[in-house]
Amino acid sequence: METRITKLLGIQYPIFQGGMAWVAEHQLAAAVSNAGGLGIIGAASAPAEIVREEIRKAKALTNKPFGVNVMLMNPNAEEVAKVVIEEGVKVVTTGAGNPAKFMDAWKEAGVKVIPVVASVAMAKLMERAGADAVVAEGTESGGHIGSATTMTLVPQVVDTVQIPVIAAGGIGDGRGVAAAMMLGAEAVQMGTRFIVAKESIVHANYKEKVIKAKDIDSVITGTSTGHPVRQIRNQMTKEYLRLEKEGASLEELEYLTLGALRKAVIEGDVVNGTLMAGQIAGLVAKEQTCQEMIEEIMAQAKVLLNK
Ligand code: TUI
Repeated sequence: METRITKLLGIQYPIFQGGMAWVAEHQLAAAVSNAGGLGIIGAASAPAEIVREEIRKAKALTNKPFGVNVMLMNPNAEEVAKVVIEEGVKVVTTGAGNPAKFMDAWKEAGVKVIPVVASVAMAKLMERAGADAVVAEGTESGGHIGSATTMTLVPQVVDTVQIPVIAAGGIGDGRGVAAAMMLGAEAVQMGTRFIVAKESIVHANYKEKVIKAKDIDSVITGTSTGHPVRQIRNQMTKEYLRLEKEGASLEELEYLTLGALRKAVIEGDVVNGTLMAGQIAGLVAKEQTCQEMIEEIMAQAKVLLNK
C-alpha cells in the first residue's frame, strides 16, 4: 500500500508506532521498523543522553528507518532535539506542544518533521512552519489528549493542509486503518495495540489490564490542570479524580502522579500506577509479535479497501 508517507520515509507499510512514554523504547521501535512499519522511540521526560543510548541501541537492531518522538513538555526537549540531529535520526514526531522553535534546525539537518496535532489550527500552523506531514490525533488516544474525535479531526485536517496526514486515536486493527484511509489519511499511528506486543517491555500486569479492558474502561484525569490524560480506570484514577473534584492544588495532584507511569510499566503496579491506554483497548485481545500484528492488520485493511 503506497502513499506519500511510505514513499517519503521509505517504509513498507503506512503504520507508525506511537512514541509512548516509558513504553516506546528501542526494542519495540526496532521490532516495528523491522516488520515494515515506522518504529518510534518515545523520549518522554528522559534526559538527552538516555535518548542517545536508546537511538544507538535501536540502530544496532535494525537497518530500517525509525523515528524519535520529542515530548515538548520535557524540560530536556532542547537537548533531545540536538541529540536527534547528532545521531542522524531520519524522522521526528513531536507531542504535547508547538515544535516551531526546533523546526529550522531539524529541517537544515534533513530530518523529516511530523508534529502530532489535536486541532486544525495547529495543523495549519505546522504546515506553514515547514512540517513534512502531521499526525492528527483524536481524543480516543491514550495519554495526553485533545478534545476532537479522530472521525471529525482527520477529514477536517485533510481538507486544510496540503501535506500528508497520519490518523491516530482509536485505531487498532485493519478496519481502523481502512476507515482512516477513507477519511483521507495516508498512514495511521497506533499506540495501545503495540503496548501488548511480544517485543514490548511493558510489565505483564499492565499488558493484562489492556487485554482485559472493555470499551468504557478508560477515564480522563487532569482536565482541571489543562493536561488531560486518558488512562485505564484504577485506584490511582479514583483517588486523582476525587482530589480534582475537591479542588486539590497542582502540587497535590502532581505528587500523586510522580513516577506513576514508571511504576505501572516497569514494576507492574496496576493499582497505584498510571495505565495510559486508548479507548481501543477494548478491542486489543492478545499478545503477538509486531510482525504478526502488522501483517494481520494490513491484510484486513487491504480486503476492506479493495471492496
Ligand atoms: O503527546 C501526546 N501524548 C502523550 S505525551 C505524554 S507524557 C505526559 N504525561 C503526563 C502528562 C502530560 C504528558 C503522554 N501522552 N500526544 C500528542 C498530542 N499532542 N496530543 C495533543 C497534543 C498537543 C496539544 C497541544 C499538540 C499541540 C498542542 O499545542 C498547544 C500549544 O502549544 O499551542
